[in-house]
Amino acid sequence: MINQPFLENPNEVEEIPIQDGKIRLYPYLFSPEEREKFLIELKKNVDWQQEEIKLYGRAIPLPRLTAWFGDEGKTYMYSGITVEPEPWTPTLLEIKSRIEEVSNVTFNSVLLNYYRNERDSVSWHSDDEPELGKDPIIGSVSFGDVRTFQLKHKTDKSLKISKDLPDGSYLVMAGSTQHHWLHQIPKRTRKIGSRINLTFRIIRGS
Ligand SMILES: O=C(O)CCC(=O)C(=O)O
Ligand SMILES: [Mn+2]
Repeated sequence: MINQPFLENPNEVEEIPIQDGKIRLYPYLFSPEEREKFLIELKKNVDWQQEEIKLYGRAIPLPRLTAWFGDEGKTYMYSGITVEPEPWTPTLLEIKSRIEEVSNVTFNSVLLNYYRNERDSVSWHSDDEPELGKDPIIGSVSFGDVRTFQLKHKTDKSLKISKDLPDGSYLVMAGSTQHHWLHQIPKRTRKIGSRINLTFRIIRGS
């Protein structure tokens, strides 16, 4: 592969103009070597779970695989699922320390999503669980195939944003973004390969 150092600057940052929130994208934070290494490593060594949600008494499998890691005791609840964190691995700590340097924060947990193909997805939601506190900072790292990240404003229906998240990118959502906006990764019909996303979070309390 031809190295293209001038086209992919790890320090490049794009402020995504958004009303009632704050979003920033570092499209090339991780080098091509790191991207490949982390994707293989995470696919292979994470104990991926097929979680289910209960809907009208029926168990519906989530359209993606998940895993939860973090400091001991940082229990997480979402969609009625309660998860105890697995202890940090060297790979996750490496990724975590890189983004902490960039954002000048300390995360204490991470939710991993494994989208196996174009049929996997996450539907409209906000990362607004009570244990994240008010105006949480969410650090989102992506490896693998590009997927489209969509946002829509909760009250002003005219406000919509769509952003492709490249392999090795780092997206930060902060300020009042979770209060005012929903986000999703929609299903697609066109063939798409696998992607792993890591959303680093700060769980408040004990
Ligand atoms: O895969 C993504 O980029 C988003 C994942 C997400 O929104 C979440 O885990 O809360
Ligand atoms: Mn989310």
